[in-house]
Amino acid sequence: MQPAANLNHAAVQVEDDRTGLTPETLKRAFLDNLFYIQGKFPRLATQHDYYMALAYTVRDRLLQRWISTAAAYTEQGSRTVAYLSAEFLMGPQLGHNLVNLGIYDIVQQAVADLGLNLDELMEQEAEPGLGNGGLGRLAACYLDSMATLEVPSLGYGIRYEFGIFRQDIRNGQQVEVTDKWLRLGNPWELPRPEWAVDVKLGGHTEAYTDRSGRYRVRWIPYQVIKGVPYDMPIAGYRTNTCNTLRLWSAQAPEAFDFEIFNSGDYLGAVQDKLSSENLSKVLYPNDNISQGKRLRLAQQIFFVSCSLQDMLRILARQGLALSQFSQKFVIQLNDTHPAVTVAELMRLLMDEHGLSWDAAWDITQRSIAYTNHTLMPEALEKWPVDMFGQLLPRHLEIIYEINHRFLEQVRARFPDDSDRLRRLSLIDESGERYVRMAHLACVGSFSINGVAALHTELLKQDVLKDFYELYPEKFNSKTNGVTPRRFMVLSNPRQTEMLNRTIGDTWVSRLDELKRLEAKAEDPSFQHDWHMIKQANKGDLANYMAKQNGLVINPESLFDVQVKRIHEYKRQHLNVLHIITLYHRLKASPNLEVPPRTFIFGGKAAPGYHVAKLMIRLVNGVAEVINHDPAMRDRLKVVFLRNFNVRLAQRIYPAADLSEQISMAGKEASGTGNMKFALNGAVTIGTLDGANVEIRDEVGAENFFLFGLTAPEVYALKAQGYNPWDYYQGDPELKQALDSILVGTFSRGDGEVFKPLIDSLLNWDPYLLLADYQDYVACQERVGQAFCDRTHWTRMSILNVARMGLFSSDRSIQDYCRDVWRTPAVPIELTDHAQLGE
Ligand code: NBX
Repeated sequence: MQPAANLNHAAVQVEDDRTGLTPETLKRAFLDNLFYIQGKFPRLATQHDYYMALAYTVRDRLLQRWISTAAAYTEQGSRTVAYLSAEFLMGPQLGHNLVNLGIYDIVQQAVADLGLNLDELMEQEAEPGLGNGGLGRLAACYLDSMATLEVPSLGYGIRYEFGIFRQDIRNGQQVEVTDKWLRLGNPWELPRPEWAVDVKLGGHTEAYTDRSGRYRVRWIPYQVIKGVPYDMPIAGYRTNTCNTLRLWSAQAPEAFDFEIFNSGDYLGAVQDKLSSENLSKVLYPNDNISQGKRLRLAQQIFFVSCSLQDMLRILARQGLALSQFSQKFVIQLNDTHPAVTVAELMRLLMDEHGLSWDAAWDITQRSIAYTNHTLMPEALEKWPVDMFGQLLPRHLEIIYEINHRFLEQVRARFPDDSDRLRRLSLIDESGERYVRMAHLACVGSFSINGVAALHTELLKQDVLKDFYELYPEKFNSKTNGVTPRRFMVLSNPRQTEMLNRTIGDTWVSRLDELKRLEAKAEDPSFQHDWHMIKQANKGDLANYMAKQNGLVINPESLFDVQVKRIHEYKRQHLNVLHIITLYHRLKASPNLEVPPRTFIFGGKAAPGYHVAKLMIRLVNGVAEVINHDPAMRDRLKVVFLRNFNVRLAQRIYPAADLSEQISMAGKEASGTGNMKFALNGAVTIGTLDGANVEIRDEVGAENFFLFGLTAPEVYALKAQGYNPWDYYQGDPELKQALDSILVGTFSRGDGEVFKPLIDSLLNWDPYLLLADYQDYVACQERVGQAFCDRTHWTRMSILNVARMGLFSSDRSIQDYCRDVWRTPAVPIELTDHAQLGE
């Protein structure tokens, strides 16, 4: 569309106040925003008003990049990654945008000149916690890297009104509080109501013959919901690229209200509006477990349909034909949460755009790539066929047809193999019938990837074995990565300054340059400075823990940290068994020579996951006993930090000495916290699981504390018949630790509280804690000894950082671009697009 003729040559002056980067313009812009947007003058303004004024000042400086980027992509018809994810765990935006725009220091100075403190202002921001854990945070890191690498991309997701719950701890137990992150307004989003779309739900389908005599299907829905996009800017690190994260918010469509309104049922119409808005109300708080709720399926089709319709609009707007869809877009599915994309794209192309099955299938299969994030059977999504058909009758028909054609092919390749057909079918018919979303994703995509080398191998051998035999060419591995901008530059300014001083600042976007630090690993003065930085970071965290938990923490103690979602397979309780053992040893032998340790935990449990909640209670029970025991003063402390989120993560990684990555081998797909710790100079104690394997390969076995069974050993032990009782009886220290929990030592004498947890360990122990206990405790002894040799420990810490270059999300994204997406970079020139006629 051309602008109206009389606007063609009109021009807006982009004022200096909205682009200028000098302290003077920044200060003027800040005061201007305080007055004109917040409607406050300094004497009445709150810290939050100041934060908002600063956020708008920064947003203004993003807008020119954002508009130039959109214009360049439109003009050039650039090939674009559509990253579909039910979760984007973005974390606070202000600091990160300051880093990426390269204006952190100057803004810090400007606000200081106004008598304000940048850290305090950043504290005012409500963090967008639109994700559960690793999967959601990975999506956020990937957006940062795509923008930094100038890869055209659109993130598509849901604008949850309530993100992941806030975790409170009362009487040692988790209490969930709703996260009203939008309450005071969100300066980092722009609503785009003009691009709203409708999504249909429920009802039935009808066959009909169109004017050219072709068989067609129309879907008469029971309900229509409007999706309104809200755009967030995603600025690259020191590039002009500013991509978009487009999150959909559910609303009732006016037309629907209107009909009921005319019939006089006004309150009924309002009720419908409310129920429509429920769709994007809340993030499901489960990680690595699928609940099979109708509302969750509705959320999935909602954001998938909105996003695909948006892509088709963009395609048309750029004058491209439907047949060019897979040239314009590559769709990456972040796990199976958006896997209904396969059926919805087919439906849109056939039913709404008149394509034949074959033409639609060709486009669909060429456009979609699927990332798997889990080996946990309970996390594999499947929907009861009845529920699926009631909500998505047309999609179920399409899935049946895909399945029919697919199984025909399988039958041709593997005649007389009905078992294989049953295993591969998109429909699980072993009992109640289910739609298997991972199977739909595998059949409908051209690429299937795991998130670490071991994970991909296990997918090929186990979870997706039949698909690997059928389509070996689709499988590839993409080891996860994390963004050094947020998890080093922003969160660890001391280490960043030292790295910059030593090797220059290009490592921030070329992380392999950290290699050049290796030369310094033996340098005593460098080691000394490195150690002092870790001490200062630990001091900061000690102050935080003093405020939050009322504990006096010795910053000289070994900070032994496990922060991640609470899950049995991640084995936080194995960590606890070691703490109890150490406690018993110190009680029995007060002169035992072990370094003082502070055990730090953080993480949320899914609200319905009772055993995980008990694990939190156990940590707090052990903390209560140990922290109050005078004999343990200066020797052991245990801290559970409430409400682990992105902001808290950024405080913790820089202060860690030891990173706990102790999942049962074969269960953690990759892990990404493991990378964040090591990049901040922590040494890892871990199993050969997920990306730990590759981290150890990179940093060197001598700089990594390895313990535990390997994945093949785990399978072998289980096959041979694992009996946890044998380990309990065979190891007096293990028995003592478990018994002490059972008799109520850590629950004020109540012997019932932890019974379910201990019973499960003694009778079943699916994650082999008891089998790995002895090796873990022995390994922890080696850790303690190594920590006592400060030079040795510091050298390990330096070498960990120096050798972690592979684990930048920039490297991951380059791998995806090269092997899967085939998306060339598009450099952006800043032009004055405020010139309306362009
Ligand atoms: O994805 C995580 C894996 O557990 C990690 O090993 C991996 O590093 C990370 C990124 O690849 N998976 C994860 O976070 N899953 C979920 O949060 C999840 C959420 C909802 C759901 C299933 C899984 N229904």
